[in-house]
Amino acid sequence: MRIASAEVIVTSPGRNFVTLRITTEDGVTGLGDATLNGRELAVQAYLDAHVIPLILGGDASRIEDTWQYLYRGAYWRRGPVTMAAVAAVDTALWDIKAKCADMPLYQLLGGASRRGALAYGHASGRDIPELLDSVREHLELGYRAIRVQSGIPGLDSVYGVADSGARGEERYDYEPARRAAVGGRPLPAVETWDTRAYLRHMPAVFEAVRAEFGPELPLLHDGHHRMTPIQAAQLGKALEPYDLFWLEDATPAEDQAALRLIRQHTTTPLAIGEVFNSVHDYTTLLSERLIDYVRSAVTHTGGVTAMKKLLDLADVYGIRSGMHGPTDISPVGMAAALHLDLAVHNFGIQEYMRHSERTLEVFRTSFRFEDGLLHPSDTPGLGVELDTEAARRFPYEPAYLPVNRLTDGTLHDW
Ligand code: GCO
Ligand code: MG
Repeated sequence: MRIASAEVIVTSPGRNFVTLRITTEDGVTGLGDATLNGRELAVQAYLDAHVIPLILGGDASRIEDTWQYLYRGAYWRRGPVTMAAVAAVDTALWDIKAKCADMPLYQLLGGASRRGALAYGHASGRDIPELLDSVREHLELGYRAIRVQSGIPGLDSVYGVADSGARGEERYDYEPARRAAVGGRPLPAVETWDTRAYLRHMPAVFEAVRAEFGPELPLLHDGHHRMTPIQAAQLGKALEPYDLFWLEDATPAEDQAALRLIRQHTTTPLAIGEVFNSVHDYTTLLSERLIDYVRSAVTHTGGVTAMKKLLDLADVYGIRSGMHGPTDISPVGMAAALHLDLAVHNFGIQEYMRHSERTLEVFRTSFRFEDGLLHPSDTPGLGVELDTEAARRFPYEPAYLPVNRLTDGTLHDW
């Protein structure tokens, strides 16, 4: 089963997506997500110039060997651009293999371990009353686990809080990457950050949410890399009474040793890894049990093959999955995650923000969200197809994630 063609489709139905479509000589197609928010064209160029020429004519059934060829064969290792490209090839080949087997992908990964994957949605508000309304709306949408992000008194704009002007489905499809104002240069928006103000406010936020919604509801929070280890330890301790499902990205993720310090001080469960792109980023975290949940995405970690190995290693240490699933993971990347969620033993939770109607015009999905659980569907393969005509109607638009500066102007993690 030879690879006859491979093309990269960049489309922007509300936000930018990079998709690889591989077609075999028999006309079977497979899709892979290669979206890297704010750096999309770098992945497109890497695929077009350095990956597609290597795989054309290759055997589409040799998934592991192709992965090793693209990873080891490049000599240079890891990195988000490279690994997103490798992920797209790997995912597309799994899609093809599962279609040829006439099975949904999860069957090839070992079959279903559960009825569906518990999903969490993103509630947010500029202040506490707005946040409580947002939690209520998410419960009405069927979510049974909710991430809580809040505005901070004195700060204008904070990561994770939907735009005040957002209406309808845009309230759920929070996308921080900003496109250029008409005619302007697409420079990142600049936000202002004050960690002490944040640390003072967050316990009151969780106090209010627990008082309103009771002790049962799983609540999550994303620190988005903005604390020092000791600040993260303080927050973890302060939030212990509110029984968080997890505190995510408490410190900048690349400093694995920082998690040791946080762990010494708090029993709040910790999740990290959405910016990682390899199992090697996790070895200390897993072997020393410094985290509770692995946050990587299939899209950014080298695909289904690499994600399965990572989760299997985490399972040895009793650490569970919590795969990254904001709307910058395309429906193709989301479907790949859902097949793994259903199959692996050590599933924890799946992030799920819901893609916009425009995105779903381009990507025809078959996964379902029912009673708070996601199911990848029993369609052979991944269960997602891309409508090329629709994709053409939404051309790429440059957009960047914001940057953070402290009140004195120092650049800070966003
Ligand atoms: C999350 C993430 C995202 C990232 C986004 C950047 O937990 O969902 O932190 O919201 O900020 O993926 O592109
Ligand atoms: Mg996050």
